[in-house]
Amino acid sequence: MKIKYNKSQHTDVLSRRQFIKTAGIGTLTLMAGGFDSFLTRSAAAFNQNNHTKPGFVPDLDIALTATPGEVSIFPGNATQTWQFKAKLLKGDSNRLIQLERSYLGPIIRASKGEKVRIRFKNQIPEETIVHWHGLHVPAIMDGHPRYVIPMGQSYLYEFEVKNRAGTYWYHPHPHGRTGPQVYSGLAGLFLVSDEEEKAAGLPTGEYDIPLVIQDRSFDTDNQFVYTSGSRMELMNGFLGKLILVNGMPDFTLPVSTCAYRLRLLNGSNSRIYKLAWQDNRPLAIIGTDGGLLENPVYRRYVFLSPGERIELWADFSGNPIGFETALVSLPFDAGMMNRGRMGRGMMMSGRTAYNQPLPNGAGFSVFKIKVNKSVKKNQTLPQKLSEFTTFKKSNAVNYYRPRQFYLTMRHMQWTINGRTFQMEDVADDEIVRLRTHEIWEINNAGGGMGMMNMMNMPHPIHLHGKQFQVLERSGVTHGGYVDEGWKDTVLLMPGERIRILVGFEDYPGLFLYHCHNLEHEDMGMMRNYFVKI
Ligand SMILES: [Cu+2]
Repeated sequence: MKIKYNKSQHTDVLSRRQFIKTAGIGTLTLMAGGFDSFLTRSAAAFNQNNHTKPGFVPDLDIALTATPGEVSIFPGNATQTWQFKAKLLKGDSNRLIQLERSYLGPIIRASKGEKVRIRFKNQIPEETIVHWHGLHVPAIMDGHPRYVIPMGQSYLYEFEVKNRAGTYWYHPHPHGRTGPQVYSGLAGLFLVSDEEEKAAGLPTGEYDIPLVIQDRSFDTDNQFVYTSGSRMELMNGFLGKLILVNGMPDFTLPVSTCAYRLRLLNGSNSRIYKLAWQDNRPLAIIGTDGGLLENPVYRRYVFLSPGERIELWADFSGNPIGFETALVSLPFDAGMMNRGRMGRGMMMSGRTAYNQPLPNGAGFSVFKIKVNKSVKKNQTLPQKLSEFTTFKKSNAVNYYRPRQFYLTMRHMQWTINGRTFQMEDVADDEIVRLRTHEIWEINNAGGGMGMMNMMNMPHPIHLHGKQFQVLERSGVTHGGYVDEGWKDTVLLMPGERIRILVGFEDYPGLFLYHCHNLEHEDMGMMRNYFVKI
């Protein structure tokens, strides 16, 4: 059963009153128009007029614009893009770093505890809004699609950075258009640092390298080619023919004979990478979505699904100048749909799935490493990276009855518990209590809701506004997960089930949870959850 949530239950009125007061709008608005019109009007007034909240003194003030642009990726014609461009209004110049020759937005660097103001302006010819992926911010700052703004308008973000040091990112989040907008170039990193990270003794500066992995297809004119829009292609998710790193094809990272911190983001629409070193050295993992692990962990390979981040310690001090290796994606089985085994007759009409030169699960090189400089640094991988207090499973209010989520297909449509996204809808079983902890069980085993088992696919599931803990997984037949730290996006391969522990400790309101395969998300494999006071 699906219900619309009762507006009177929206009990974060206190904080909102505070908000309207400071935004210069009388509380009468709330009384007269009710919650919805209050939100719409106050948000609109707040944003279009670029009202700032008195008392909010930003440490970092940035004007960020989504705008059409172009970048030279190949010889010949420049590639037309949509890009984030930014101007620093307040803060050190090293807080905003533009990657060279890249369509990616500038890297924003902030410290934990800092207050950040971002004056976002939409200059692309359709509605958009920005989501701060992984950051713990209030609902109105989180970039929910209900806050989209048309071309020419602005949205003002003001929030305190509460996250641990780590690799976060930002991208558009309008409903139904996230895939094409990210694909067109709208994405950027948001790096957070803190004192603990500084004390950890990790490589910094030129030895701290962000690597955003994406796949793209181009026409003969060097322009991006997105999906044909066929149902089958959307159900699979878009897969490009070329792998780009930081917006560049055939990427080679020149390195010195020393240790590096490599921050990897899978910024692809739907491609999953099974990352490993070509020379068979183990991956030394120091961080995941929510920042540094307590201690490094080692894996032969790691799955990185869309939205996820992983940080590696990569030490080339034992390698001679001229040494070459690569970070590769190993072949893997991405499930029935990707194998194209499911009803070839069905596939024939679209001619998409097995026309892909690079299917999900194909093996390829992601980027090359070339040692070209000798330095003596003698850094060793710290065995203690950070310290954090984990949530207690026994504190979960639903310890004996975890909340259940089934990832299933219904009528050629990916769903969560058989439902698709409706802008304002929250079902009974999607309402949680503020200041509680819960266990959420997400099930990608097929069946469950009486669905067809054979239609299983991998789904990376992302919760907005939260970093959570992975308690356990079942049905896993590989060793490619790193669940030791904090996560905001978790991959579920077909047949897998996961239990996560989530805390709803401070911010009330409406947040999203969804599949981060952007085509799945745009099709509606996304729902609201409501944190009720
Ligand atoms: Cu999905």
